[in-house]
Amino acid sequence: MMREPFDVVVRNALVATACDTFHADIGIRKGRIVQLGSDLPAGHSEIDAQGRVVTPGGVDAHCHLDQPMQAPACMADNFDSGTRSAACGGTTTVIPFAAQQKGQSLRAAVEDYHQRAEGRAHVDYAFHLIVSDPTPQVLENELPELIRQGYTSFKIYMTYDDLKLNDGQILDLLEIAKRHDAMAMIHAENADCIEWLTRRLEASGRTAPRYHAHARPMLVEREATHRAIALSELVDVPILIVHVSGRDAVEQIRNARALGMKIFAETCPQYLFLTADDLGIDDSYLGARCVCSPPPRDKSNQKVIWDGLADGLFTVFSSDHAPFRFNAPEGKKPGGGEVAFRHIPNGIPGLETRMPLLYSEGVLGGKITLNRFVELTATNPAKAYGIHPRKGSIAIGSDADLVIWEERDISLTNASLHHAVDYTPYEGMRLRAWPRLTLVNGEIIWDGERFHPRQGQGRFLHCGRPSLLPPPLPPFPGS
Ligand code: DUC
Ligand code: ZN
Ligand code: ZN
Repeated sequence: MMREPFDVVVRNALVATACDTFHADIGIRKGRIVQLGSDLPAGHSEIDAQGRVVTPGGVDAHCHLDQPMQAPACMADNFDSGTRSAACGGTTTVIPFAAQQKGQSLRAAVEDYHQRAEGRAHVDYAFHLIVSDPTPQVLENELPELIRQGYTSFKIYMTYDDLKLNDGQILDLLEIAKRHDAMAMIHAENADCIEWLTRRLEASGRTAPRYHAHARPMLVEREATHRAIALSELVDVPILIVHVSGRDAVEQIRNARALGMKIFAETCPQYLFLTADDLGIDDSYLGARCVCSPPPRDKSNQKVIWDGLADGLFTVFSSDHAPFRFNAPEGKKPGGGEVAFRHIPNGIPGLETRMPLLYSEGVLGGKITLNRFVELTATNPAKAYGIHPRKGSIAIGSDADLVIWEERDISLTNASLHHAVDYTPYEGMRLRAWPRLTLVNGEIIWDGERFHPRQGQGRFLHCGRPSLLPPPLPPFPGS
């Protein structure tokens, strides 16, 4: 039987998946991978990978795009600029957050967020939920129904006045996660400790950006991580601790794992490449650019995070992209001027640099294997949030979302990036690799020099059952 020619063939690829590395041609039809093999017949279009490494497109499972904020704060990136920037750095799927505001229905938050995404995204996307107001209506009706409809993960905050939940509320939500098969993501920092420390710092006039890190020392993260683990144990449901920053939280997670608990963890580039010094060694306001929570720690903690990436402690590597312009009244200078650290919007940009940073320093720097890189940046996040094997793999039937990597010396500048933020925390850093080509659904979106827009073609993905949950129980005999 004569088969239709391929739409695209990527030839001479060194394909890397989470478990194997092999030479192959990749045959693509209708946006999906349909064949892997050698000497595939010609396609309508041919791409020569020239023996370069080809990985699955990245899945950034923790990024904030166009998330409604309390005025004057406003995120710089929407689904247009955010997904453009993602694609140019090798990320082909994003999972940002539909955030419920207190007093708002969760359903309304999701509908509003769909409107923000609709017609704008260049790559595919799914949504996590943020539950900030777990009313009986949310717990009993809205959340279970949304989980059934493909929103199978939600974030719980233990800090931030407008988002934080108390332990009882967290237990209620964990019970819903257990009963309805959802993945709970936890932001673990002790809100009362932060407030107490912040007031003391303010009372002594220490309000420069660098004091943000003093208000959020590691013990604040350690205590909340420990408590989150205890709450998970009480309900007997897996949780994933997001943006783990250093030794104290890592130790809590390692202890829990050693006891057999299903405690999973995510970390981010800022905990590998920044330290608290980037928030300032004096009272300069420039440090506001690196104000994020938890804050970056020190060099010895960077090593602890690298070890956790190498030895399997971390399941997911995300950007926590939270885009605020530095020189802007809606960004790091609320109202237009320099403010005390408590008022600086938290977050740094990182969607575009996440994959190249980890590839350069992790893979080429010899700290993690190529297969572990794929696992952390694509396969595991896709599995953890129920979009695998469509996303996160190079396999027959998977979406043809691919990255061809080029090793070259790069000095990173914000001018070379594609987000709408006016700085990168990694300005001037030397990188050893960047995507030479990014394909989304078999179409070139980034060719190493130019972005090829596909605005509005990014599709919403309904998420399935998160893979980190225990397998469902078999049906009761006779039922
Ligand atoms: N911390 C968060 O929890 N979210 C966005 C950015 C940040 O720094
Ligand atoms: Zn967070
Ligand atoms: Zn975040």
